This record gives sequence, structure tokens and C-alpha cells, in this order.
Amino acid sequence: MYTPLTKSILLGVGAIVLTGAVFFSCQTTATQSMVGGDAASQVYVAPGEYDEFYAFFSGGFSGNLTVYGLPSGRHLKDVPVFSQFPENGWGYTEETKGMLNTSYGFVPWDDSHHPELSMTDGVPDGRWIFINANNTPRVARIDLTTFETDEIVEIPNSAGNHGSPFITPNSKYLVASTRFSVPIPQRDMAIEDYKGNFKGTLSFIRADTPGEMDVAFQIIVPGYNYDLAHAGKGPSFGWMFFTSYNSEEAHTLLERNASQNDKDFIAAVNWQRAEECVSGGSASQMSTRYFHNYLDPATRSAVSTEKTSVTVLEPANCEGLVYYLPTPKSPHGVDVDPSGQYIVAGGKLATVIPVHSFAKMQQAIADEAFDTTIDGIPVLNYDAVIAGEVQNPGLGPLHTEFDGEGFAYTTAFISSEIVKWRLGEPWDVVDRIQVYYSVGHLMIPGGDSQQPWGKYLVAMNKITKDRYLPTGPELAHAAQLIDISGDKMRILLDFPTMGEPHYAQGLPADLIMDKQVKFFPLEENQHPYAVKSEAETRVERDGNDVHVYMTTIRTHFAPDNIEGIQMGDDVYFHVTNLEQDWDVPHGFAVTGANNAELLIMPGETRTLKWMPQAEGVYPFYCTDFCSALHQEMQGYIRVSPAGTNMPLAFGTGN
Ligand code: K7E
Ligand code: CUA
Repeated sequence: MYTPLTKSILLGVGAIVLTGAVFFSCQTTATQSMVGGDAASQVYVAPGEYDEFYAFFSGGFSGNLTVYGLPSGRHLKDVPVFSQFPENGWGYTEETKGMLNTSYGFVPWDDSHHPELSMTDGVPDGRWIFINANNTPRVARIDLTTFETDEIVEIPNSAGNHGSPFITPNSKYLVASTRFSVPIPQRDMAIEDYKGNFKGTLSFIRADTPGEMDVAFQIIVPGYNYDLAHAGKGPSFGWMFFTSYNSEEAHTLLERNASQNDKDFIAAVNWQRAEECVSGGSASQMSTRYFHNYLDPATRSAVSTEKTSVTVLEPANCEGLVYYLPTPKSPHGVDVDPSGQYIVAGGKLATVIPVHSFAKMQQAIADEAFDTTIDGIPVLNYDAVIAGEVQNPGLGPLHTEFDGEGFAYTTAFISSEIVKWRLGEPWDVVDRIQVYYSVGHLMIPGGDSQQPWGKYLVAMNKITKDRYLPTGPELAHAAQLIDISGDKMRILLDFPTMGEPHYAQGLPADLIMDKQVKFFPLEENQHPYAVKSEAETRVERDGNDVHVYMTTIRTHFAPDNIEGIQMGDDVYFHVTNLEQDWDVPHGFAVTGANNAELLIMPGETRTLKWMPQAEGVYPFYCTDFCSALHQEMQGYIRVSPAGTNMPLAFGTGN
């Protein structure tokens, strides 16, 4: 699965830091042929200069999103999404906890695979990036002016939200397909009755209005495993393509039992037809439970709403809604080329890369070239829809992206390579390059859109034995940056990544860098516990709840001495950062806090709940080195016995 390398490679990796010359002289021949002599200068971004591209990597089982610059591979930011993040209090603060509400309760973790940029006219526009939660099915929106998650919607009737959140070229819908079929609606039943009884869902989520992200409708489909998706574009606009495997409907030992059929299916869904069927009354309402969580911009606090029904469509009740394209074999990725004519599948166990033609698909539908019909879904004839088969594509083809110059690039997991091939006759492989090792997705900036920016390709590798200094049993996952500007691909850079990035998206930095929010205007802060000046700071008791209306500004807290707290109190520190300047967050930490710190952006209010565990006097302090007198940013809170007659008292820092 990977090529074992010798220790000399390890020495070589260390040497690159010291001198390029040593590096190249230490390489084995395999790598030598691929790293060009000027690779270092191609990825060198001088101190003080900017990278050309942003790259957004999914965090995999970290549940979050990470941001890098390309070509340098510099790690710029972790954006917390589905997982609590103590570094800034995401999912711990009173304002953000509600973002993680689900019908299963508070869920502080997930597994995120696919970031997806919003698009206008089929091209990433830099407004938002979306990402899926695989385990407890959800999709999230991240605003690219703040690099902050501001909306999460749960997907009902789903299990393993893997084929998600792929977007239509106009950003109207995101899709979410269920990887695991389950009883719908959920109920207690025998697992061995899976076949014919468990179902899949293909959900369409309205995505183009912040605050109103919601499941528009779901299509109930046979109980296969729906794996990945991509939208049609150009001539195929209005369609969405979903891969599925396990057309055997196996419920145990899938490695064998779901690998029987020569072909599984790509489900081609006409979502404009779905809209007609929904508005024409062919859909039904199914009662269910799911949550919508939105970070209200006025208070910057989560508003969590429970929904109780969803619109569902059955293909049998909406003719022309879904067609199956037979596809070899256990397909994983499905990718649509920039022209929108070709639908490419990555058949994990296939020996070719099958490319379906959208034009032929339409003709086959018109001709009713159906092999059979399954649950109201016509199965189109393979020969009638296939445009070409790419021979010799490497072992274990998974995912494909495009350079906009007429070429496609496919990852081969088992043979650890990227294969470049011609889109169109004679469908031949024109170049291939070894990657290290076991590549899953790849990413070309804009490479799944109508107008790829090309230039670079990033391979996301699952296994990195021998590539980096070892770090115990768990080694870094890694990205490899590949130059695709010439005829031959060339590796430029390796860089480790966070969690397990499956997919990534990239776009030119100048699309978003000038739109960044630098601070939140204090006068617009409508948080109910905000104070706009030190004169308003105070401490109030409400039964056992104590509310501290606190401010922070370089270089003190107000108040910074608090007394009259009793054992059994819940203390809420509502800290407003009065700064109105870029890059001046303050932190807030208090001894024994069993949740997290606060990191408060300029102009916003964040709340930490603190439950004193013992009588005493406890310090709090600023965690972010904000100024020359940062180390002086501190205070004390005194905790007295329950029932003490100590009145609440606080110093306002005068
Ligand atoms: Cu291929 Cu989850 Cu998109 Cu991993 S998936 S590689
Ligand atoms: Cu504020 Cu350090």
C-alpha cells in the first residue's frame, strides 16, 4: 500500500531545513525525479508576504476546519465547527453551546469530511464555506468574513452524513446523502430485515440565506450506501449526482457482501423536477425532530430552534426525479467536469475510470433505454450513457478534480498516485506521479467548479510513515503540493495537517482577504449582558446566580475585585471586550474553571459559567498576551461560605 523508504529519506527531510543542496543529495531516486531543483523557491513566501491561495481543509475526526496558505503550507487558523474548542471557548461559552444542540442532545464532537465553498454562477465566490458532520448528521456554514461558524442544521432521517455538503452552482441547495441506510422513520426492528426495509435519503438543504438554512425536501431511496455527490453545471445544471455502493443491501461483512455486484449506481437527481413535485403536491410531511442553530449577529449568541417535520418525496410519486446510472464498482467519488458534460466516478474496486455523458444520459432517458426499474427509479443502460472509460488509472481510484485545461486528475489510493488524464477521446492517461502515501481526496483551487484556477494540486495522504519526524504511534496526516502548470506534475512541498483532512477547497486570497471583519462595533452589540463602558460594570445577584457585567481593555478588567460570592452560587462572567481595534482579543480564565477560557473578540461579549468548588480567593487573568502590561491583567474573586452575610462588592478599577 505504501513504498517503504529507508532511513536516508528521514535524514533528507531533516536536511531540507538546513540546506536544499543536502536535501537533494540525500534523496532516493524515486523522490529525486519528482522534486524539481527550484521547488523551494516556488513555495517560498518571504516573511511579510502573503500566500496566493487560501486552502480550507476538513479536520476529519477533529470535527473542525483548518485554514492554510498556499503555496507555503503555512497553517493560519483552526475554525471550530462541530467540536468544542477550549482555545477560544467555542461550544463551552453560554453564547456558543447552543450551536451544538441536536435531537440527540448536546453533541460536542463530530467527523467532518467535506468543506464546500459557496458559488455564484458555478464559481467559488468567497462568501461562505460549508462542511458536513458525518456522525451526528449536520451541515454547518462558516462565514468567510469572520472565519467563524454561524449556522448549523441537523439532517433528520440520516445516518452517516457523508455525501455532503455539495452545493449547486447558484448556492441554492446543499445536499446531504445518508451513507448508512436505516429504518425511516427510525424504529426498533431486526437488523436482518434490512433488505427492502432500510432506506436511504438524499436531502436538499436551502443554503443561500444565512439564518434560514433548512431541509427543503428529502428523497427516499433504496437502502444502499450513498457516498458522495456533486452538482451538475452548465448543460447539467439542475441535476445532482450521488454515488452509492452496497446495491446488494448487505447488513453485515460489507467488505465481502457489498462487493458482489459488478456495478452499483450513481443516482442522478433532477432537483428542479423535485421542486415541481413538491409545489405540485406530490410530497408528504413526515414528523421528525431536528435542530437549527444560528449565531444571531446582533447578540453573537446561538438561537437554537427545534423543527418537527420534514418534506419527503418518493421517486415513484414524481416521475423523472431520479435515474440510476450503473457504475463499476463500489464507486466512491463522483465529480462533474467544468463543462458540465461529464460525470466521473471513482470506483474503488474498478479497473477503469468510468465517465458518463450527460448528453447521452438525456438521450437515454428520452429513448427510455432502461434495464429495469427499482422502487420507481429507472436504471439506465450502461452502454447508452457511458462516454468513455479511462484505462490503466491506478489501483483504487477515488476522487477526481479538474484543471480547466481539458485534463482531469484522479487519486489512486492503493497505488498511491495521482493520474492525469484527458477529458475526451481517446480518454488516455497522460501523466502520473507517486504520492506518499495512500491518497484520498485531492484539491485544485476551484477544481470542482466551472472555472478552476489550476496551477496547484494538493494531494491529501492518509499515511506518512517515513515522511516526517516520528511522533509515537500516531503519525501526521499530510498534504503534498504538486505543481500542475506544466505537462509533467512536480511535487513541491509536503506539509502535515490537522486531524484527518479528507477533502479541501481553495481559492485566490484576494477574493476574501480585503473583506475581513476587523472588530465588532460596540454600539451594535445587543448581547443582553453587554456593557458599553466601565461605568456600567456591576455585579448582580439573582437567587444563586451571580451575574458579573465585566469589561476588558488594555490592560485591566473592570471590576477586578469581587466579593460576596457564596458556595453554591453559579457565577456568570459576562465579559465585554471594549477594544475597537484589529487583532486585540482579550482572554479570561479563572482558577478551577471546568469548561474553558474565554477569548473575546473586540466589541463582543462572551460568558463563562463558573461554579466555585471551595471557599477562598481565586485569581482570574487575561490569557492572550495583549500588551506590555498584559501580565498585570488580573483580578480576584472571593468565595465565602453559603449563607454568609457578606454583601456583593466589586471594584470598578478606578
Ligand atoms: Cu474519500 Cu469521506 Cu470524501 Cu475520505 S472521503 S478520502
Ligand atoms: Cu488582555 Cu492580555
